[in-house]
Amino acid sequence: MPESFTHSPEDAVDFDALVVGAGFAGMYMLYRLRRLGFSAQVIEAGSDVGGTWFWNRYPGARCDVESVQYSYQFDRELEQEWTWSEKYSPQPEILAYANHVADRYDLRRDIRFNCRVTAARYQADRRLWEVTLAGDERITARHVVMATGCLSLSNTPDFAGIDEFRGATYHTGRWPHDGVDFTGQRVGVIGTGSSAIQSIPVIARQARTLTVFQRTANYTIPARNAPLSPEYVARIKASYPELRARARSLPTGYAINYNTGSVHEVSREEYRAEYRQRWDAGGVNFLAAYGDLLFDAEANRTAADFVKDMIRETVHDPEIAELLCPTNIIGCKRLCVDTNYYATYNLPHVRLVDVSRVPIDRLTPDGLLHDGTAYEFDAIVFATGFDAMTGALFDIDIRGLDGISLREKWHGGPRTYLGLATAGFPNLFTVTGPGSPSVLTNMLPSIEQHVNWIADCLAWLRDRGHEVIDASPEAELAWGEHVNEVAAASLRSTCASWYVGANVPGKPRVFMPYIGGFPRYVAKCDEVASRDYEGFALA
Ligand code: NA7
Repeated sequence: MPESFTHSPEDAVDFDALVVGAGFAGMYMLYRLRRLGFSAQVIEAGSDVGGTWFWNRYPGARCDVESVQYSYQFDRELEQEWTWSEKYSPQPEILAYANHVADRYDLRRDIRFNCRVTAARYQADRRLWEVTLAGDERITARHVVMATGCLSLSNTPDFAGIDEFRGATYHTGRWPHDGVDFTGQRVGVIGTGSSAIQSIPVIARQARTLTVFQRTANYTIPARNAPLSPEYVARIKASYPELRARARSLPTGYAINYNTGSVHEVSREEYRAEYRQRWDAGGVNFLAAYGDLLFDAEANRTAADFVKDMIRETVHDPEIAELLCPTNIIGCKRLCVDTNYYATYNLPHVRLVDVSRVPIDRLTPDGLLHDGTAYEFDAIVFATGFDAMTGALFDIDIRGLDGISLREKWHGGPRTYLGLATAGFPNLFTVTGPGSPSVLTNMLPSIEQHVNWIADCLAWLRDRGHEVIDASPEAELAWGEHVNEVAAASLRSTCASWYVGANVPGKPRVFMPYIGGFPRYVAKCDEVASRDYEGFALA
């Protein structure tokens, strides 16, 4: 067993590393730490593994990245033994995969479930983190890894009268484990983001009436989901290394049919045919049709107009169709992937209410009030999203050197070095933190890249007898400037999305993920490591 970080009794820590969260990031982090001989514990608020896929059990929940790529690649045997059944896995299957991984590597014995971290304080004199759990138990660790997820703290708007409503309320990101039967019910759904777009067609099949309250219309592309044939699965399994390598070479870390050419180089007939072909094939591949769609507003309009034509073709009522046509840049908010979303508005018991100009007034005992109209419901679904990227971190009172809190340090927006660390918070790492490609990429490869980088870093520190690593303010500043510079070049930073924190009142408007692409980002991380962790101070 390799030596741990703990050398003398006064230095004693409970664990070399404490990991917060047992989603895909926390599970793989534990796996790597164990194999390096570090003592580690994972703290998880839920009752089992899975993170995002543990909590988001709303009807119709599925991944919008193709299943064969939304999986770990660190173990070739795992890759071969697991078989996905559909093009886009439904939530239960992804959760089953997470459980399979936990069983296969016997991870649960080092995970404490139903246990929430409330605070983490760095003690400079002892060079350790003291982590407080709900109930005030304290644990010490040399390093803390925040594997808390990018979309894990749900956001429920502070509607007046929210406690007066007598029916049932649900948030898509905190769905009851036993499911919900809406049969015969009058249901209201607030929000039209990805969670709403996936759940609305399924809820509509059960509900007596379904009323959707839309503040911003969203673009969504048909999934064309289907069972995977054994031949296809066999082909993928036989060529996994090539598929993964191709994915890593693309900005999204996701192997899609990526065309770097400009839409302006081709005729209208040609690009419309390309969009049609991608629309028929389904999925986020649509946005990879031309290289300038996210950089040039005119180019973007060609794709946006095509989708609007599809909406008008699908939705029978022209007024509803117009309401469903987004007015912003396609891909500015995250592109959604659906099954029968637009067609659902052709059903006689489904209606759409525009709340863009006049917000929802309040909830009432019987439903809600909007623009002078009272709506009566048996159940209301909040599909209102998350306090993305920083919410789960701020939910813990994290204090670094001199007792400075992360909330204070990031009051004007997150400041990180590579999205992995933040100056003044030594030995604290964030997996897929703000300032890293994270949510703009396929999360699984991004998680693995971060976990590998952190694990390699800890092993390197141990081998050289270093106990403390802290990002330097200069390196952090330079990285932040680069993150902002590349964000400014993209249309993605121009609209009120959760990427910029616009969905949470009072949150600073900063484009949080790194948009420079997966390969460029990985090269930078590798370069930093190869130069003995350039930009970090070591002690
Ligand atoms: P999103 O994408 O943040 O969507 C939340 C939706 O809720 C969005 O349509 C919001 O409108 C709407 N919303 C939020 N607050 C209100 C109020 N007060 N009134 C009316 N409507 C409101 O979250 P999702 O869970 O759908 O998806 C998150 C990610 O998970 C997704 O991008 C995929 O990566 C998977 P807005 O657009 O802010 O006007």
